[in-house]
Amino acid sequence: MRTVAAVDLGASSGRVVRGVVDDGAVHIEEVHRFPNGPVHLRGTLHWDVPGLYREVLTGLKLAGELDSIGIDSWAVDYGLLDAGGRLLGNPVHYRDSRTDGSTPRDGLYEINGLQFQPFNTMFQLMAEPLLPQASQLLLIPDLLSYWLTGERGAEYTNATTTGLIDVRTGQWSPELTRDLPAGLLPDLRHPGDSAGTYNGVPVTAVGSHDTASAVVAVPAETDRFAYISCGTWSLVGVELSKPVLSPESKAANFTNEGGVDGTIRYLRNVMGLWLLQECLRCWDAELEPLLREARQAEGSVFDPNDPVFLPPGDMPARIQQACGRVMTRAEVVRSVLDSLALAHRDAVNDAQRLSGKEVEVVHIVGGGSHNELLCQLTADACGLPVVAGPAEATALGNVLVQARAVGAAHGTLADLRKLVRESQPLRRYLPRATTSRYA
Ligand code: ADP
Ligand code: LRH
Repeated sequence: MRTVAAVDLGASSGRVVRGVVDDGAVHIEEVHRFPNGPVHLRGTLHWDVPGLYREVLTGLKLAGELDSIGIDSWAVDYGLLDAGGRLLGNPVHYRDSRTDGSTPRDGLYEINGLQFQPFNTMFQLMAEPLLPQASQLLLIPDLLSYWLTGERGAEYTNATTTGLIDVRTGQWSPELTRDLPAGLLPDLRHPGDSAGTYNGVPVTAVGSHDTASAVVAVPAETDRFAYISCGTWSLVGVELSKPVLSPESKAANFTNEGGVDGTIRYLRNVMGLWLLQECLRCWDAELEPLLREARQAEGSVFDPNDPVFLPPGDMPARIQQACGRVMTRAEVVRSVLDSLALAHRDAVNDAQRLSGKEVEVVHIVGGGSHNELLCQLTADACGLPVVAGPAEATALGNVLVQARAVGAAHGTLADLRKLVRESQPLRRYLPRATTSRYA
């Protein structure tokens, strides 16, 4: 038996989870949770990264005796270090407007396989005023890991979200990194590798991109599954052994991100529950009563992936504008859920069509798996059974990759997923007869 700590920093909250694993079971317990989100500092959107680090230290203290620590977070964002290893400026949030106006570049997809997102690290670096002073770039989980251990590296799954990795070689692309200062990008490390020690406890590289860890803990029984990692974003796709780099895939804005054990996470970013998070913030309201009201409310359908929804702001107004009518709060919430369900369906169908992989079940993991209405609407829209849970898939995937590295779990992703299936409560939603909305 081994006890490990998973530090999981989502865009809306962070947590430190203690995981206890032996050959037959995984048990997790949340020891510390704290809010996360954008902070406006005189015109620039930041993360409070030093504050997050303080919460991580608090959580690790509460976690007790440990055999290993692993860190994951949202993707693409980074801190820059000067030659003495000091942080240059507080990291900027990917929703900041500095990348407005980024456009897809010819020839990129064929190398990095990444969907165009204006906030991918490579576009942030083009708008980075601190670059000339920087001696090294560390992605957020690697930055926290460095502060804990003094050791630097670039964990591979998260590195693939920078746009600077060649998806065909799995290495930093000489072509795409040509204009960056020499030595800016650290050597790659892979899930399971050692990342140093903290107070004598090994720190282990995990799938440090939160979505990579979430996919590890999808409790699939066969390989014929699609997943929706549903939190601030809905990451919707399938697991593949090779990237899909066709022109059709590029046009459909599907990404080939690196997964644990050499897999490819072939997926599309759907705007996700960010839409609701921002509505609740504007209304200063609680989610659960609104979700109850939304069951009976009449929704309208809009395109949740319209870039107008990316920055923080008056989300209810933007949604009503997109729907072309004035709505009650419950109608706004229902419109978000109906529209996300349809966007989930489109992504599941496109993933199958573009990759040739057929699926028989859709797994919803992450905080959104608690949202019963969204799970049911997604099953209805997809015409497929939905298995919901675990809500803490990311922390579980983080725990399991560490457990395997320290010898408490064994085998392939399928073996790790069996542990999740056998130890976590899951809920099944069957598709109901479709309504005209889903025609
Ligand atoms: P992230 O990792 O991006 O911060 P999470 O996976 O933690 O996101 O999911 C957060 C979202 O999950 C919330 O914004 C909320 O919409 C949803 N959620 C969490 N708990 C519940 C609940 N009990 N009922 C319905 N939705 C929930
Ligand atoms: C989800 C996530 C997603 C990225 C986005 C920036 O938290 O890591 O996979 O595209 O944040």
